[in-house]
Amino acid sequence: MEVSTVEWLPSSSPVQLPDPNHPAPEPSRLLAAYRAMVVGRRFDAQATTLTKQGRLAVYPSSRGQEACQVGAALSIGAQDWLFPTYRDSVALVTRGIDPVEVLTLLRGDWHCGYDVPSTRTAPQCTPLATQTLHAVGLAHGEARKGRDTVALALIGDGATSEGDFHEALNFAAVFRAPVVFLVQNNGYAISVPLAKQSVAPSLAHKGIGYGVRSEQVDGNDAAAVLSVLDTAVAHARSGGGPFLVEAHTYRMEAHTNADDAGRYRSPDEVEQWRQRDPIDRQERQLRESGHLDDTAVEQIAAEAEEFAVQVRSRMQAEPSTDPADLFRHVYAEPTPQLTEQLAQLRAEQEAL
Ligand SMILES: Cc1ncc(C[n+]2csc(CCOP(=O)(O)OP(=O)(O)O)c2C)c(N)n1
Repeated sequence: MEVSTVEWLPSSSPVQLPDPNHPAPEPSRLLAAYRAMVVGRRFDAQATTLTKQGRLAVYPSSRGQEACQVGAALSIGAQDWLFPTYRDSVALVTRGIDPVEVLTLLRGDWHCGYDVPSTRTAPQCTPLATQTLHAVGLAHGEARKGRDTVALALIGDGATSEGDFHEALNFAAVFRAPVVFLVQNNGYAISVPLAKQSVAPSLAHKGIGYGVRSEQVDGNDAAAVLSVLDTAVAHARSGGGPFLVEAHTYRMEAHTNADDAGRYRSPDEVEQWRQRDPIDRQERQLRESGHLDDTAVEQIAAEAEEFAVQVRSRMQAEPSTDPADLFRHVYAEPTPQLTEQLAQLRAEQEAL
């Protein structure tokens, strides 16, 4: 297949709307994205509070990255697969997964909480970039079965330095796997800024080297993210092969509740990104186009509050756990040592 290198290069700056190559999404989808971002941000704040109350072990915040995560969830259908990272709880909530199930892993349970096959959503992945290989494998398998499923893998800027990401790109390109990689470039891998991570002209250029169609987008502009992802998903679904989207965004909170971001970035920098807040921007656009008014804004805020109330009260309930779970699913046939240890545990429990 003959391809012109120039034709394949990502645009010189991140796509923002209006853009002649990227149609604006329908107002109803923009409104749905706005609602999901408002609910998602309230959920995110609630989850952060739950870490302070000892109800969650750890929480990596999505705050500031809502346009990317909501865009990802809304650009694929129920028949498609999502491969998220630890950062992407808002994408999962937007996909309609029970928020308490979403928080189960971060609460410290041994499983991810939700049913992976029926939600078509892989467990939130902590080992960096491994989910990209899983996504490519699934997409390739589905294509071989003649299905038009698309797999969308979320990944951070730091994780694009991992070998797994490069193997995933190469395999996907060679086998034309219907997979979309959404790189959320939030500027940092914990305390490591992008400039110390990569000197590529853009992270989208990493895709080009493997023959993967790639584009960069303003990741705080929900309309632009949806539009570019629509193109990427359509490209993958129609047999065009993989597509990489680099979304330029910013993590407003620390890496997790266990991190102090004040040690490696300035308040000025954070303030500059606050001016580009994705929810404020989307609200402004929708008001200007006449698709949102005070009443609707208040109603959506109330919906988000009620969502948080539900999450809070359900998360306050003690989860029921069985310590014997420690021994289940380790081997298909338990070893004699595990059987003995399980018996010891049972005896101790009975003696209590
Ligand atoms: C294979 C692997 N190496 C190291 C880590 C430790 N680690 C956890 S998060 C992180 C930074 C990742 O940054 P980035 O990919 O930009 O994602 P972000 O957290 O900003 O969403 C690192 C190095 C890990 N989880 N997995």
